[in-house]
Parts: sequence; C-alpha cells; structure tokens
Amino acid sequence: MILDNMEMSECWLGYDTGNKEQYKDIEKYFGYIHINGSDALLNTAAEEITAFAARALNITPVVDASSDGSDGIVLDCTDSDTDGFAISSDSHLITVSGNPHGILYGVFRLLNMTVSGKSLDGISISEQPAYKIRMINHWDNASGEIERGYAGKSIFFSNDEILKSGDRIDFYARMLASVGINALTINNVNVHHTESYFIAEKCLKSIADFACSFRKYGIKLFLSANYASPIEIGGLDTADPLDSGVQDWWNKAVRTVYSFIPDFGGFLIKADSENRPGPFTYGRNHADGANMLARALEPFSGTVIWRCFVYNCHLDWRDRSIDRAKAAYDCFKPLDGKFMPNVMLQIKNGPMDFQIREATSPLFGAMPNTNKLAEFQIAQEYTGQQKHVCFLARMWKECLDFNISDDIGCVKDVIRGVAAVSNIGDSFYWTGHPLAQANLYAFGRLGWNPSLTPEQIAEEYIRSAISNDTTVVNAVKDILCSSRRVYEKYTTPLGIGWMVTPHYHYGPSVDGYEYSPWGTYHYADRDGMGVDRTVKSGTGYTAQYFENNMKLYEDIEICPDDLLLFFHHVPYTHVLHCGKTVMQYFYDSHFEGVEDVQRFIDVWSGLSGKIDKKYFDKVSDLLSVQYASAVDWRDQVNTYFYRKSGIDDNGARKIYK
Ligand code: GCV
Repeated sequence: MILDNMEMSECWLGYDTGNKEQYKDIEKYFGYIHINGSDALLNTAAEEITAFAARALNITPVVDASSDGSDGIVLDCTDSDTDGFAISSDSHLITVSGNPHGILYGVFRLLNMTVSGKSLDGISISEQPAYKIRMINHWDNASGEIERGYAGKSIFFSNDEILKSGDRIDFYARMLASVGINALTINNVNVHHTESYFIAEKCLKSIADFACSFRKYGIKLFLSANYASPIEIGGLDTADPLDSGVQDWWNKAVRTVYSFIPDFGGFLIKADSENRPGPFTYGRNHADGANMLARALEPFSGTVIWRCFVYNCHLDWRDRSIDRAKAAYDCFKPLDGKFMPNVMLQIKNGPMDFQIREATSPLFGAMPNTNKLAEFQIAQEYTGQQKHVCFLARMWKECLDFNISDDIGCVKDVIRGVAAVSNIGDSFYWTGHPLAQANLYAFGRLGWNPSLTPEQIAEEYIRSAISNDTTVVNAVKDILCSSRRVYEKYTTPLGIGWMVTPHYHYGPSVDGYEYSPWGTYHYADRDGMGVDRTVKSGTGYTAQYFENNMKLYEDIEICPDDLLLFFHHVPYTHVLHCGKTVMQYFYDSHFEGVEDVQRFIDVWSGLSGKIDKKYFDKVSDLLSVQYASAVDWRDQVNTYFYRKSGIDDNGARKIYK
C-alpha cells in the first residue's frame, strides 16, 4: 500500500506522478493482473502493481487467477529454489515468473524500469541474486537511541518500550524488499540489559508483530542476542558454552522464540569485542560459542551470524609491535572448518573499522571451510555521518572485487551473503542526508548483483528518487560518484584513517586516538607518518595475505598510493607513484577536497527549480555544513603536518602556521 499522506519521504518508491504523459504507452498492461499460483507474497506483488497503477495511471487493475486473454501482467509462480526472476513482454502481456520471492523482486524491478522511463515492450530479463543472505543490521537500542545513528531515533523502540508495528515499518519493509534485501536484525549488536529480554516471552509478542510486517515482503527477522543471556536474564551463574546447563538454557530460549516467530532467522552475535561478553571468559574459543547457539537453532533451520570484529580495545600505544588489524585473522583462522553449517562468520570489509579507505580484510581468504558474510556500514560513522555526501558503492565494490589470489578468486566469490549497518531512523528522509538514501539503495543492489557499477546504481537511484531529467541525473551522478574520493581528500588520504574526534567520530582531531588504547594510530613524528605493517620491519600484518597481495603491500615500491600509509611508515619526503611527495600530496589533497565541495555546491545550486524544493533545500543546507567541516579538516590537518614536518606547501597556499 502506498500512503499518500505519509509524513516521510517515499525515497525511490515515490513514483513520480507529475508527468502522466510518460506512462501513456504502458497503460495497457496495468488493467489486469493475472496471478498464477497461491502465496501471500504474490498478493504483495499484486498490491505493488495495483498501488502503482492507482498512483501513476489512475486506474485500478482487475486481479484474477486466470489468464482470460486480456492484456495485463501475469505473475507466474514456479517452484524454483532460488529467488531470481524472469520478465518478458510482448505487446499484450508482461510476464513475471519465479518463486514467490522472485516474483516480488521482479515486480519491483518492473516498476523501477517503468518509472525510469524504460520501454516495457519486448523486454526479456532474467536475474538471479548473487547471495542467499542480503541483510540489514540495525544498531537500535531499546531507549530509541541508535548507536552510530545519524537519522533520528529508532523506528522500532522508544523509552525502553517496543513500538507497535505499523505504516512506517510496512513502508520500510517495502523499501528493503524493493532492492532485494531479505533479512534484518532490528536491535544493536551491543545487547545491554533491557534488550537481552527481546528473546524472552515478555517481549516476543511485540517482536513477532515486526516479524509479521517484514514477512509480508519476504524479509526474515533476526535478533542480536547477548552472549551472556543465561546469566543476564536466565539466572545462571555461567555462560560457558560447554556447560550442559547453558546449552539447555539456550535450547529452551530458542524454542520459545520459534513459538512466537515460526520463521525466525536466528541470532547475530558480537562476543569478546569492545567489552561485550563471550566465550573467552571461560577459556573457550569462538567456535565453541557459535556452535552452542547453532545447536539450539539447528532444529528450526535457524542461523547464527557470528561477528569477527574481535580485538583487544585495551592496547598499550607504547608497544608498536601490536597491531589491531591482525586481530580477527589471528582469532578466527585457526578455527576454519570448526563451525557448524548453520554458522556464518560476519567479517567487516576492512581489518580496522569502516574507515574511508582500508585494505580488504585478509580473513575473507583465510577460511575456505567456513561460511562467510561481508559486513559493510551504510551508517557513515567515519564517513561524514550523513552530514557529508559520501556515496559508498565504490568502496564496497573494492572489497567485493578484491582478488584474494588467482586460485581462490575475489571476495565476492567466497562469501555467502552481505550484511550492512543501517543508516535509517525516524527522520523525514529516513536518512540524515537525503542523498544518503542512495547508500541504502546501493547496498541492496550490490547484494543482488555485485557486478553493477556505482554509476549504474546512482543513476537508478536518481531516476526513481529524484528526477528523470537528464541534466539532474548527470549532475547528481557526478556528485555521488566522486563524493567518496572527495571525502577522503579533505580528511585522511593515503590510507592513514582515524584522526577523528574520539568517541563521536565526526570532525578532525589528528591526535585524538594517538595515545589511546584502541589500536588506531598514525605514528606521525617530525620525519614521517604511517603504520609499518610489513614483515620486514613492522607488525607482520602483510603476511596474512596470499603471496600476490603480500608482495604488493610489503614492497614500498609497488604498494598502491591509496594504501601507502596503511602499510608503511614513510618520510614526508617520500615520493609517491603519482610523483608528489607525501607531504605535498597531503597539502594538495586537502585543498582540492575543499574546492571539490565548493563544486558540489555550485552544481547543486544549478538544480534549483528542477527537483523537489524540500529535497533541494535540505541538500543545500547540508552542503554548507559539509563545506565548513571540510575547511576545518583541511586547516587542522595541514597545520598539524606543517608543524610536525616544517615543510612548506609548494603552492604557497594559506596554512595556519
Ligand atoms: C556497535 C565501532 C563502533 C561501535 C560499534 C562497533 C561494532 O567500534 O564505533 O559503535 O558497536 O564498531 O561494529 O561492533
């Protein structure tokens, strides 16, 4: 159902109704919907078509079970075990076929093509999703606050209460399904006391209502669970995974969950990480912990998604031999092959923590006998917090396309699915920055088809969410597709990362994390900067890669400029492949980054009058915020490094000495 009076943006499902002329050639198809099969998802698919027809064409299709010869859309259900679809058409009929999930995805694709102005005559498309699991992780707390949330409050919880499911949740489910997402967790991976009860009877009725809303769109609900639940809410004095009482406790807890939510997906677990409990407390390893939960879930076909973001956050900055980047590999690689089949390990794209540029995690290549998911962050914690435009599709593709080794192939070939930290909340645009909607859209599309390009995805988003006008499409595409590089330019180029205000992670603080226990250092001194992660003279992290990449990263002569300071500590006078010294690159990059944001502002102002005014004004306001922040980054970083190095900018630009 589309609600015309919703107090929120309809994102890419708004279906531009301003120009009915554009639909005149397709009207003939929307008079009838013939449903061949019976499944609730087919009704959902038919509702989507009906809603579009009512909204865009002002007609109400007849929905029936037989093909009576009239022109229309046929939903032809097959018993395929994958969720792909085929769409074909002639001048009378459009046929969407697949299993019920596939048909729903096919219908969304068809409607997307329609609003993007594509001809529907003579189409013949067939698609299969690349992955079985395409998941969103919310970091929402029962209080209604969202950890690393930049788009308002939670749509699921408020004041330690579970909210009622309703129009907003239904619309959200539609939005996720429309880009192929089929699973989600609704609560934070840091599961505190109140949220620990989400798996208990007293909360499950309300949680089951959410599951019901998502089920209607083919999305499975999972919960983040507290590893120490048996202690926290169960009255036991241990959460030892090898203790039979603990196993019994989980078996019973899982049975209760399934009695409320028969198609419950399973648990997402953050254990032994950032002060959360885990199996280490009992001298057990992460396979022991994950398998204990997997055994409880197995009879119900449930899954344990176990995060590999495990590291010691109480490091001593004085000890330069310790490297947080090595932690996940060191912890998990020895456990390869020891996890039950219904365990998936969820691995962040990089070995640190969602920086604007990191090397790809070597763990993807290290566990051939274990199910793996790639974890991305849509939320933009370290990438401008939805105040800055920063389209992340290219970054995610770099991870998916990363060649682990010629024998093994790329990350996208070895994973079973993708998961990402949500960027939505209860704000009008769902996201803090209207253009951040494009990141949610892109995550879904890449999880379906990782070979799409950022440009293709950006164009799809713009055409369905903003405008079909070519001037607008080209201008916004240019902003989106250059925005990640621009953010990197005025913040932390060459792979150095961090330098953010501690805890908040927004805005510059060059030494903010330098003497902290978090393992996040740049090691700048009077001569140079960067983290030496080589085997030859550093932490030895490069040895976690296969030979092709180890050689590339180990050798300063061939290490890519973009990751130089991630792998090497170099003098400021070190000459990059691009011909500039590191120091000059830093100056140029920071000045250029600010100029680029000014260009975004100029390009965007040229769109005045061409797009929805509210959207236009909101982005204009945020571009000013971004500009001011970019200036702040430029001046602090340039001044800091001038003062450290004493090296002048050869462009003689303004540096606050
Ligand atoms: C949910 C980073 C964030 C934390 C987050 C953590 C994680 O450290 O700053 O807020 O916790 O990642 O991914 O678990």
